[in-house]
Amino acid sequence: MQQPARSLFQGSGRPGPVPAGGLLPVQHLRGVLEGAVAQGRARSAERILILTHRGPDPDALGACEGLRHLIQEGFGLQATVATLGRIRRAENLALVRALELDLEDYEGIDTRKFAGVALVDTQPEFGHTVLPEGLPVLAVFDHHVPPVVEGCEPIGVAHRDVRLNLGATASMIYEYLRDAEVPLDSRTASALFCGVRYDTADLSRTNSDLDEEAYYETFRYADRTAIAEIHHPPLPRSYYVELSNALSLARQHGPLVLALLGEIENPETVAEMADFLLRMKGVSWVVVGGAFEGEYVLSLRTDYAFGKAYPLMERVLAGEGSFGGHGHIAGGHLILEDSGESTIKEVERMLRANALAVIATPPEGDEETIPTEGRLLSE
Ligand SMILES: [Mn+2]
Repeated sequence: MQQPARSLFQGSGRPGPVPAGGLLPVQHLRGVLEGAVAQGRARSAERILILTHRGPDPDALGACEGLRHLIQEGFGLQATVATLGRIRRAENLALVRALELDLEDYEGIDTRKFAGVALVDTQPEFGHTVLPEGLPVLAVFDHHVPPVVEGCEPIGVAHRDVRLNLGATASMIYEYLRDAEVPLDSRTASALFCGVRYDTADLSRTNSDLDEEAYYETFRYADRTAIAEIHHPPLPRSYYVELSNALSLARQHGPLVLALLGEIENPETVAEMADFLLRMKGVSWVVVGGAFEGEYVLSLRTDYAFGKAYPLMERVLAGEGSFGGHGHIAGGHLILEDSGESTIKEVERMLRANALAVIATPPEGDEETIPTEGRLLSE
């Protein structure tokens, strides 16, 4: 197995990081960041830049905020959180607003001010993660399976903490704060709580003791009004327009609900509708798609009995576009040749045919065939 020379914690599958030389992870991290800041001082590059994946979710935002708190209050260093891609999902917007998170736009940052990058809820090797040129990646905190790129070694990161057994990156950051004995203020506690809450579905999708501890401990200090507002955020009128559109276009084909929506106003619609439609009794998987700004975006959900989302998305896209996913959730997108209605229709015909091909092969002994026209939800 290839490992970057300086990585200490590439602990794939291990219960947690292996501290080097008896140091706690947080002590090791402190040494790495202090060293980089000391080196950067001569050219006034003393801040740490905290980044995450494009279109950050609550776990990414919570972990960013927690890490900022650790670096500033625990280590006495300065940190900036910058995000890439507009935050559109109502819950995530409410999180940023209710907690008054200070996020800079990645496109506008002056990289000369920074000694290096700390990356949370993702790894440098993931496609949805952009890093500024010329800045070293000092630390990585994540809980996703590292991507395997043939012939490509992972880049050297002084502090790489990847724990596959954790439900949320926010739980890991909570542990660092706990070990550094940094008190949680209500903003940090609320942000971390939301991260653990949404990535583990209120602890229903994890069996990690650390997730559980992080959930309860951060909840104790969280702003209850803010987290309630984040849980039930105000929704724009366009949300109801898209909901109505999705309900009228969705078709059920046996265990599958397909909703291919044509042009959409908000790319988050596809994930929101997929979550909503999967709750229908008798439905095991859902594919929702729509065209947005030159791309066709797709969201796929499966229930626990049906299995993994990733191979299903692979079959739905059949070699076109790009996609990713873990467990019962997958997302994908295709670049559209143009935004004309006929191009969108053509893509939707192809996706529908691919999805129906998955269910057209009946399980052994079951000769029932699935009608391709499907059934409207109003029928
Ligand atoms: Mn996460």
